[in-house]
Amino acid sequence: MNHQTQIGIVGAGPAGLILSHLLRLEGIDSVVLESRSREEIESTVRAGVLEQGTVDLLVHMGLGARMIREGAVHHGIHLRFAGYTHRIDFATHADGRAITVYAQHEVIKDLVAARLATGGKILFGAKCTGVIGADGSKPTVCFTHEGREQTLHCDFIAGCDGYHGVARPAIAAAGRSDYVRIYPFGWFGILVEAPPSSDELIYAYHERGFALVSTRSPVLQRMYFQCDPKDNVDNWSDDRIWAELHTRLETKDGWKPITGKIIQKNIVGIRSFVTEPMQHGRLFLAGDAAHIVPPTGAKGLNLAAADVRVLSRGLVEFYRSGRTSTLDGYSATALRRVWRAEHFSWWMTSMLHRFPDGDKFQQRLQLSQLDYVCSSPAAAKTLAENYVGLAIG
Ligand code: RFL
Ligand code: PHB
Repeated sequence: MNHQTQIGIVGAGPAGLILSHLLRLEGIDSVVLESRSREEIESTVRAGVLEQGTVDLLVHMGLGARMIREGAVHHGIHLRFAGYTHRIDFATHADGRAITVYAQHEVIKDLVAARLATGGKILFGAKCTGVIGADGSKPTVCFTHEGREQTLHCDFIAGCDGYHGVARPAIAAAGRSDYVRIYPFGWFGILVEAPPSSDELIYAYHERGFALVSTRSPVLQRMYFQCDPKDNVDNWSDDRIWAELHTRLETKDGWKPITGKIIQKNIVGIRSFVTEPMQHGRLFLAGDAAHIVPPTGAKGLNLAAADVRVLSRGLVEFYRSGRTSTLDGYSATALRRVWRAEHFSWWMTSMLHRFPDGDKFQQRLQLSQLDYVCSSPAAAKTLAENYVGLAIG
């Protein structure tokens, strides 16, 4: 079967769904192809931290009501090391901007529901197998759906299919440069049925490794700790997890996380990745399809949203005036923000994790950096303004 649309969007993650909404607001037609089921994308636990700019964008799109009602606005974060906790205040150091803790799969639920309610076309269980003709004026996405091979003919294709998708490989390796860093550790994530242990996120540096206390709701908490990327969740009983978190998070004044039933455990590898350029002919990459950041900076979803904001501006300009200057500049505009986030995420990761080959000298440098961030207003501002999100692009 052959389908036709203006913008073919591969992937119903934050990038693909936000793009489809932004285009609808401007009267531009799109079809979203998603390999997984609606249930699966609406239940996969991933990000939690939304920058002010992402929150503002969702509100502008008319999709902020539940996020404003149920999300938690945080005006600072805690850095914990050497047994003490230090607060980085966003009011002082980030011009009063804030972050909102609201789970990525809740954002996905809101986006899918609103898109379907306004007649949007999202094909679930539609696995894209390739992109052809990106150099010409009518590129095509090939996909399988309900057991049949099908095609989607478009004016433009947005590759929003994440790190393991098919859009990036459709750009010949000779036509792009990939920049990669793999870190020698992973993150062990848990979901816990318990009230919050802290009113704001805690990023902890400990000689046994990094730990993070985040939240999801008044009754559900999200915590992480650095682990061996090849480790297996089955090696970690609940008692062992709590013992490790207690050790890494304890303070001189006896702080302890509130424990509860652990209802989910998973391990993710940590990497940095960027491909340049983020466009080839009429194929544009956005979000994790083009770049990955370690989650320590809480930037991935926010970058995905920022990419498609720029891309939608270019597409709107094209359909209004036929001009392609914003589209032509898409990669350069997006990459400026991407590389800032790459540096910030690498910096946070380097400061807060235990490196297996790190010697005592490196540990002293990390402690000195943390001490500087917590005692110098200039250093605190650097962390805070990057964390809440810079106005780039
Ligand atoms: P996604 O979310 O991966 O969506 C891509 C979609 O494409 C589909 N797909 C295909 N569809 C059709 N055909 C194919 N061949 C396809 N191949 C793939 C997939 O099924 C999927 O639905 O990419 P997108 O939209 O670019 O969004 C990126 C974000 O999901 C990601 O950057 C964040 O989760 C990163 N992240 C965080 N970001 C933040 O901004 N704040 C955070 O607090 C934060 N915490 C995190 C995170 C990522 C984490 N992990 C899992 C590494 C915490 C963790 C632990
Ligand atoms: C989360 O709540 O999942 C989360 C919070 C902060 C991060 C990464 C993930 O830096």
